[in-house]
Amino acid sequence: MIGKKMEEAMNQQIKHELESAYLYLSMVAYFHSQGLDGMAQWMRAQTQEEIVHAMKFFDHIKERGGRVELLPLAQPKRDWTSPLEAFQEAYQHEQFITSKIDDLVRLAAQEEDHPAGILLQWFVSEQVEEESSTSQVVQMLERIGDSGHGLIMLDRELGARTFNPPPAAEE
Ligand code: OFO
Repeated sequence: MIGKKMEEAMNQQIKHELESAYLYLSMVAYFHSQGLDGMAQWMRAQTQEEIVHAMKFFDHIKERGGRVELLPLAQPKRDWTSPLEAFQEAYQHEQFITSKIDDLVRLAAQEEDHPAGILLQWFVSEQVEEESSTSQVVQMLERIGDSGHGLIMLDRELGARTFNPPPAAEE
């Protein structure tokens, strides 16, 4: 059975993951408003991944006899001054999420909660990817600068991203 402290911390993490989804969905709307449908597609796939992350914590709490509690979500920002600013915010947000995963890893060690520790190892690796993928786009946008042609090319490239739902056994 999951301990109270871990249950509360994971419920908070469900909120953080859903707030990630909410933030990225707001970016989907922003990119569409700018005619950047490829970037919108990239962020749409990112949004769907965040929901999978939230559900991993949801199912972990449920499977260990805990009680999921859904907390209120903050309203995300609506507009950004440029695609670069939006992706910079996504990168900063991923660094914040990494710090929250690190807090959970510390709590699991303190509580000697081994099942939580195993789940969290997946998130430790995932956060390396999350930071890397957002920072790569930031770097590309920085290099492109004011080139409209570069932006169109990058938009096309990012539009190729698709969401791959996890196999049922991993959900
Ligand atoms: Fe859930 O990894 Fe991004 O936020």
